[in-house]
Amino acid sequence: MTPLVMGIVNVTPDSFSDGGRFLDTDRAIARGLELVAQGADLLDVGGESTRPGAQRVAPEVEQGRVIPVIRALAQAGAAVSVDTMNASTAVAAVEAGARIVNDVSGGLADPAMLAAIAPTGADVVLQHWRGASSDMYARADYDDIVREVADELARRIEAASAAGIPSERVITDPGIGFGKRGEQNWQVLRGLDRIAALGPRVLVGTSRKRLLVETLGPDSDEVDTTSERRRDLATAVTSVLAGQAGAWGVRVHDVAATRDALRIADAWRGDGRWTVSTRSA
Ligand code: PMM
Repeated sequence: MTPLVMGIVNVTPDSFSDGGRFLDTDRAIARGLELVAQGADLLDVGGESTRPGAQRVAPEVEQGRVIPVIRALAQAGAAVSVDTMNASTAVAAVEAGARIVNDVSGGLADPAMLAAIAPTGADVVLQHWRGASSDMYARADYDDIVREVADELARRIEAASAAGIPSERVITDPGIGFGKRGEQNWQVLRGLDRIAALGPRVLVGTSRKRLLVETLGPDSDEVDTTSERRRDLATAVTSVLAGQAGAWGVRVHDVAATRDALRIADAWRGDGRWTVSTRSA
């Protein structure tokens, strides 16, 4: 089926690629609405960068960035997720209208996270994670990466269930670029069906990431219009391939490019689409 397109709204001064362009609340809201107009099914609002080497942001600072944006976008009718590793931010975001909590640590960074989400009724993205961004590559050591990622995600699904979040409220994410180097990421993507076989819906985030830059070649690493276009085209391709491998959603910066690519893939296959509320058993 065609995956949902989750548009990224970074409200940070130092994200992977938006470089703080949308730090200002009004601009972030405008960016979110623009992504909806371009065909985003979901908006993922984050106030803390997770790029390799990034330092943590205090929850109050994070909430000051994301809550007004989430409230405005939810009021405008958008399906919103909050990209956070803090339980207090997750709860405040759901109160402000978020329907999904996207925790790149899979509930590991804040021990209060899963228990805090359980009573809210929100869905949760549990991403594969082996430790904080500041030293994530130190843990990029695997014997059989697909099996290890799947096993570690299975343990997070169990932890969610023990905290009162049933698997139909869970979305897993293999965490492309998180504690994984170059080729390891491609191995995980090649094994996506084994992650999907765990049961819950699967989200995939490759947008503008290093694995694409390394594959495209030298000039794609510079932040100029040409290279950004190349990375967005590459992202559109991985979005189609993720959908073909069973992904429920793809998390992207350039919604328009991915939406166009999915339209073409859709026409080719002629089958159905996921919906935001599709829940797996
Ligand atoms: N990647 C980033 C941030 N949040 N969330 C999920 N679920 N999956 C991802 O792959 C992911 C994420 C880092 O990218 P950004 O800083 O460019 O948004």
